[in-house]
Amino acid sequence: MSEPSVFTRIYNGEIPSEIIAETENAFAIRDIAPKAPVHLLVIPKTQDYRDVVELAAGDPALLAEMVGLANTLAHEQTGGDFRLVFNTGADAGQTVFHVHAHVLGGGLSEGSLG
Ligand code: DGP
Repeated sequence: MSEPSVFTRIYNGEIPSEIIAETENAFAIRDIAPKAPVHLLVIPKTQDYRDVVELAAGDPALLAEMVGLANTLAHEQTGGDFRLVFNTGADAGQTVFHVHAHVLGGGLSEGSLG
């Protein structure tokens, strides 16, 4: 069993951070260093998957559950539009190897990645 990740420790109440929403298998917090007016993290309760590639292969239903939670929160906290980012690998900026989705929203239309 690997060491608990920072997100597991947050979910277990060992590191303070408000759990703003949860589903059966996932939960959401606010990012500690927001990059947009709304910047949430949607995280599986299990830390079995290090990135979205592993998650998609191992439990696609859980990935879909995360997308659903992101969509619900975006409708509650912004106009409903949102950017979903999975940093995948250290060279892409991933620092926590417990898969998580960044949910970014609020006035991002000028900063499109496309
Ligand atoms: P990534 O770089 O994709 O692995 O994103 C990890 C994110 O996790 C990063 O944007 C900052 C956030 N984060 C790290 N530690 C904490 C924490 O203790 N509390 C909260 N709320 N967010 C954290």
